[in-house]
Amino acid sequence: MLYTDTITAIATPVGEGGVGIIRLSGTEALPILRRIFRPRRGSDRYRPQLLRYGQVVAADGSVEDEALAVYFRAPHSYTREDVVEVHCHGGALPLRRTLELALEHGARLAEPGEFTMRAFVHGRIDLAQAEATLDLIQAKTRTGLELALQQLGGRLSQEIRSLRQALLRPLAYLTAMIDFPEDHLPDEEVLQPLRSAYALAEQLLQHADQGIIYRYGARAVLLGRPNAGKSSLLNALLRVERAIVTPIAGTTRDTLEETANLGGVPVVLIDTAGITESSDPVERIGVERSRRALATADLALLVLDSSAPLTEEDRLIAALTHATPTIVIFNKSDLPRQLNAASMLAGHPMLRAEVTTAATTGQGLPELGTTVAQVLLGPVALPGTTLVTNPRHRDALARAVDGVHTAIKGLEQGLPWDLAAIDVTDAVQALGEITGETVSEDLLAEIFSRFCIGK
Ligand SMILES: Nc1nc2c(ncn2[C@@H]2O[C@H](COP(=O)(O)OP(=O)(O)OP(=O)(O)O)[C@@H](O)[C@H]2O)c(=O)[nH]1
Ligand SMILES: [Mg+2]
Repeated sequence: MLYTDTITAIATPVGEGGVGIIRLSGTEALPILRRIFRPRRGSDRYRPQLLRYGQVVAADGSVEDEALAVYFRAPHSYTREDVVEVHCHGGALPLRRTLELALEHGARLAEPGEFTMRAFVHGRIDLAQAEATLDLIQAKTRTGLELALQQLGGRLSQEIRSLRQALLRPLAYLTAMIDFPEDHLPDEEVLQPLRSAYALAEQLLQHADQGIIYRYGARAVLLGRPNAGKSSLLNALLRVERAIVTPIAGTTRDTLEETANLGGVPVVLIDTAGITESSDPVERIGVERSRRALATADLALLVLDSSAPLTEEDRLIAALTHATPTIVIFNKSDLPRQLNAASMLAGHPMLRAEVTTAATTGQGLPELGTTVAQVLLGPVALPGTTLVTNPRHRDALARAVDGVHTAIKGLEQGLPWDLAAIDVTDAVQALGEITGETVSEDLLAEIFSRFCIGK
């Protein structure tokens, strides 16, 4: 598809900064630049990729800003179209004025993600790579960033494409055999490549949840009776005094959320009001919110005060976490130990790990961080394994795995070949959705609508 219109948008975030960038893409990008920008010296011929210094000017000749401008000639640009960037002063007004001038001269305001969509449509990047640009922008940890960079570099795309390729050969064979049904049964020539493609796809799928956790993070809720040290742990993990901590039981009244980087996983930590049988209406609402926070969490962090004996409240709270993967935290380990929770914890069906901490001294906190990450990630993939980090990719991959599996089973049981051909075709189709070879307009629109304007 060839776009006939030229799009423009502010490419930098809202707010004040040293520089703000207006971007244009399309056949009119350069002519529009000539009308809104006057180079300080020399003619208005632009050498590609060379910054020019000058002024942004309105139609009546009035100067709107001092700026730099650069031209990228198609196809050597982000979108593979002619692209122009005007680097203005990074304030709302100069940027808005320059944008308005571009619009007055015939550009159209870009939709969210439209620049990247054009890069995809023009074949500069595939769909998985386009999505990786969004992951890169939104990465919250170093690991998330590295994974996004890998995907942007085409690593996942490469694997998916070779998987798809590996399926095309047996598919061709199956299709050919439909026309010659008197020929022999499908032999290893079909089954073998299907089996090895299946194994590869299965392996990618196996670690997809891990990749998705690296990308999107998880929610962990701190639960425990008043004064156990939940807010102190939250602050210590965040390394900022985010929540109020006092020796008074019932300090935290409302839930509070903050994201921490634990072992490369962005974890939303939810501090809650200590759960207790209270008659105070504010406290009761707080306790109700704590229960609700648990319902939305991937992980419960059950905080026990190890310097005090177990109480009925502790048992009650522990019972609440029975349906959620749980890490028990024995806090206040700097004080003499009084707690014996062994029998209570023995009955916990979802207990994943136990960690000993002292929030006030910092003891045990690095272990707590890595334990949370380990429990969330499960068995870690071998270094060098490609990680799927996108739920859309995981679901498509799961359909592909399913299709190939059904085909193999069917062939092994001697079912008609055309059935297997249909299953393998579905698998090929599903893989193509990841890289964008086979994808509907609606899906594309939905994917790119999640981008910011100007990307
Ligand atoms: N000695 C010691 N004191 C701690 C530790 N962790 C927390 N405390 C103290 O325990 C008291 C209660 O801590 P908070 O973090 O407010 O406890 P909480 O669980 O959030 O309590 P509520 O908000 O009332 O539910 C404070 O005085 C903390 O300084 C610890 O590891 N060792
Ligand atoms: Mg608290």
